[in-house]
Amino acid sequence: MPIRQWKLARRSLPYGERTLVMGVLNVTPDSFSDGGKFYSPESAVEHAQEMIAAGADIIDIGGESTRPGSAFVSEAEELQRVIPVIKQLATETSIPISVDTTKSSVARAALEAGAEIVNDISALRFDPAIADEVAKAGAGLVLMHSRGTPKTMQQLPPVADIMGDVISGLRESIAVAEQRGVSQENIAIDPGIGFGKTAAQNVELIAHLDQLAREFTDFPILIGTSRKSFLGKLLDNAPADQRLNGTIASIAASVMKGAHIVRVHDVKAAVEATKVADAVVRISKLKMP
Ligand code: 7PJ
Repeated sequence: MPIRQWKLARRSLPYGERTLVMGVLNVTPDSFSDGGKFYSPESAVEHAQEMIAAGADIIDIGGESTRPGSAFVSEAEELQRVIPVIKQLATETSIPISVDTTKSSVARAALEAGAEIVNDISALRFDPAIADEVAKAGAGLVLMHSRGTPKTMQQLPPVADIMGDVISGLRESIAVAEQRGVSQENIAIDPGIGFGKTAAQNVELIAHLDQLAREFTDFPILIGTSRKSFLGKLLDNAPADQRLNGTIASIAASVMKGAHIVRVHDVKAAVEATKVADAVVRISKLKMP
């Protein structure tokens, strides 16, 4: 894999050399997989520091639950949840901070508070002005494919051709981002595991991630499988807290198929898994005692 650079607000992140691990920090009272455990700013910052110590390369902070069936959170509420945490982490840590939001007002405040990446699960469908804020700040932008809204995505009739839908949706979003002044080298793409897809289609997206990589050769590919419900379906209906081994298997498969960044709750396990999968993918460069 060639080594390239993903441009963020104040640095470039090399990708392709090894898989980057993005640690999930939910600052929500209703996140499906960690149930509001990290809701206070103090405990959120503490959990972020633990993920950094475990080897996280990026921390992704979200204050708007995108759990299937969840409603939108007000702008004021979302700001109140994420901004204090971003401010504190930006002064305490050296790794880049990402904000998981679909609102341009939250993106702007987060970038001002020190975030360097905006992670938009709607890929600019909900609020295209996110691209204006990203362009102004020279920040990184994650464009994640999704269908419908978190409230409706699991009720939508499935599309027949999921790879085609993801590829055309991401192309459209990249075009919107570029029209609004975001440079190509600031954009990362994500197939959006779990967002308006059937369980089988989520597996298909991992299996065909190499096709996505060939369609979008100039972009880092991020993927988030961590604790998601398709894993529960493959594991005899295991609940979210019993999906770690399945998560790790999906990460190894994603790395083998060309993922550059994995978004996870369990950072230590993911760091170890990606080290091993990376060694296999880059066998020609392997140096071992
Ligand atoms: C994803 C995300 C993902 C990106 C969530 C959860 C649901 N952002 N935000 N990719 N998932 N880029 O964490 O389970 O897959 S929220």
